[in-house]
Amino acid sequence: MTPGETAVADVSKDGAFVRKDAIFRNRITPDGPYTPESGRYHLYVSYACPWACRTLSLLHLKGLTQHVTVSSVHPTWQRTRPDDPDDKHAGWCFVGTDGASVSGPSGVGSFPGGPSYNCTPDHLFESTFVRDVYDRAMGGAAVGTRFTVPILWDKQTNTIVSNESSEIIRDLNSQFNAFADNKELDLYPEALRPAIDEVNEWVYHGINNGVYKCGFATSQGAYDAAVTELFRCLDRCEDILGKRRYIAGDVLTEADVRLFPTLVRFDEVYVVYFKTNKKFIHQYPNLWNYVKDVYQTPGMRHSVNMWHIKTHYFTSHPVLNANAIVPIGPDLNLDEPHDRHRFGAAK
Ligand SMILES: N[C@@H](CCC(=O)N[C@@H](CS)C(=O)NCC(=O)O)C(=O)O
Repeated sequence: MTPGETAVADVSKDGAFVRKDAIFRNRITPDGPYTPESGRYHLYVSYACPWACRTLSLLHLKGLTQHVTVSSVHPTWQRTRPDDPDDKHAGWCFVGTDGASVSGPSGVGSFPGGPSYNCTPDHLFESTFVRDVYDRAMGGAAVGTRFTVPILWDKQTNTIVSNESSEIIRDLNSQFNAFADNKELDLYPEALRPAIDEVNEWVYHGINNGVYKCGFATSQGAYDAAVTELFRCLDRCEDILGKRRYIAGDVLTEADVRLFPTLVRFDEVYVVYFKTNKKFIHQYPNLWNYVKDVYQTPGMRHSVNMWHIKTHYFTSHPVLNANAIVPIGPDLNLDEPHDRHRFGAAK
C-alpha cells in the first residue's frame, strides 16, 4: 500500500474493488487505557463520508455533542504533498481558521455560505490535511494505511484510538452513558443483537461497500457482479421493510444507522457516479419512505449535508469525473411525509 494512493486504487487484478481494513482498532472501555470521559475524545469527520456519518448520527442520537468534539473536513480532496511531484496523493483537507482553504489551488475557493458549509479547521492541531493527523499518530510519515475518516482521537495520549466506524459507533452507543443526554437509547439491544449482526453482514458487503464495488470497478465483470448483488440486497431490504418499520426489528437500531447513509446518497450520487442506475431508491416504496422516516428521526438530519455529499464525490476523483461537474438533480425532499407510522409509533 503506497501513501500516494487512495481507496480508488484498491482494485484487484480482475478489476474488483477490495477495501483495505482499518488499522487503528482500539476500543473505549472502563478498564482503559481509553476510558469513557467527557471531553477526552475528538472525532475527525467528513459530512460526505457515509462511514463518518455513522459516528455523527451516534453523537446526535445519543446526545453526546457536548462531550465529544468534532472537526469536519472540506468535501473536495486536495493534493496533500503538492510540492512533491512523486507523491500524487489527494485526500481530505481542513479549512484554515479564517474559513478559507489552507491547501491552495484546485477549485475549492468558492464555498457556499451559511449553515450548509460546515467545514472547520483541525481544532486540535490546525493541520492542513487528515494525512497530517495520521503522521502525528504514527510518529512521522505514515505508511501502511489509507488516510480515512472517521478518526477517533484521544486528546490525553495524543493518538488515534480507532479509524473503524463500526467499532466507534458501538462504543459511542454503550460506553458514554454516564453523561449522554439520551442514555436510555440503546441501538444494540441484547435481544436484537443476532438480527442486527446478521443484517449488518449482508448490508455491508452488498450495499454499504457494494456501491463502492460498483463505482470503483475497472472491469465489466467486476461491475456486473457488484451491481447484481447490490440490487439483490436492495430488493431484500424492500421486502423486509414491507413487513416492519426498521431493518432489524420494530425499533431503530445500529443496523439502520449503517444502512441509511448509503441509501440517502444513492439517488443523489451513486445512481450517476457509481453507475448503480438499475433503479432509484425513490422508486422503491418501502425503502424511500424508510429513508424519510430515518432522516426525520430526531437527531439524524444533523448527519446529512447534501452539499458535502454531492461536492465530495463529483469533485474528488479525477479518474472518475475529470471535469468535476456536479449534476443538478434529483434534489429529493427528505422532509416529505412518509408512511411508516403504519407499523406503529417509533419506540
Ligand atoms: N473502514 C472505514 C472506512 C472509512 C473510509 O473508507 N472512509 C473514506 C471516506 S468515505 C476515506 O476517508 N477515504 C480516504 C481514502 O481512500 O484515501 C470505516 O468504516 O471507518
